[in-house]
Amino acid sequence: MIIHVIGGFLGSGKTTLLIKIAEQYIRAGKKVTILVNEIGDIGVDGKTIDGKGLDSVELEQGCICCSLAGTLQSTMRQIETEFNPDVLIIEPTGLALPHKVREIIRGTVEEDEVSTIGIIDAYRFRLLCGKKEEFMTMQLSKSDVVWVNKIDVADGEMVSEAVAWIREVCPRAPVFLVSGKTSEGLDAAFGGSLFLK
Ligand SMILES: Nc1nc2c(ncn2[C@@H]2O[C@H](COP(=O)(O)OP(=O)(O)OP(=O)(O)O)[C@@H](O)[C@H]2O)c(=O)[nH]1
Ligand SMILES: [Mg+2]
Repeated sequence: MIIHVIGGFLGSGKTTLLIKIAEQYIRAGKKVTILVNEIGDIGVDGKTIDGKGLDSVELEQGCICCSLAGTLQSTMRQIETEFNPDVLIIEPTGLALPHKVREIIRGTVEEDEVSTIGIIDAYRFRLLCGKKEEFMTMQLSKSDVVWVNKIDVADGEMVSEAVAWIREVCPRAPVFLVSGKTSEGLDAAFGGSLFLK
């Protein structure tokens, strides 16, 4: 099973991009399951996801990188027996640390590859980074690859700032510029981030 963990702050575009990634794998003939960790009422639109022929699992009322760590491990095993997907895409909450999720799931199921894809909202980057730089550094610095999202609304300067920052905190990760809304940049990002065997 190929596993991707999609990390990024609240509202950065994780769910939007997760659906695009799932669609890409489905086009390639893969069986996909998505696991979404939502806190509170912000449920995923079940119709959008089921309508696209995916299996989806939602974990609520807790965070899979801390209070729900045990639940995450048992859910992983359940996904493997129940759905047995080629690809599992996990969206932790916007307040989770994706590398912790990766550590928690490691070894729970048979996996070919696990990668964390960090998402940055270029449009709100300056605002967020001004208030939450320390957290964003913790959240994104261990990403395997980073997608700078919302380039349809962010201007060149905003995008450059976000890219310069991530190159500083996460120097080894390839960086792709994308829009989950217009799909600009997604082909390159898929090519550099997904394991389409
Ligand atoms: N303009 C623009 N809006 C986007 C883009 N990607 C996502 N959005 C919008 O940004 C908002 C948040 O997107 P989500 O995909 O829900 O973000 P998220 O990271 O899953 O949010 P949480 O799960 O609440 O943390 C939604 O209104 C999306 O439609 C993009 O590339 N461009
Ligand atoms: Mg979401």
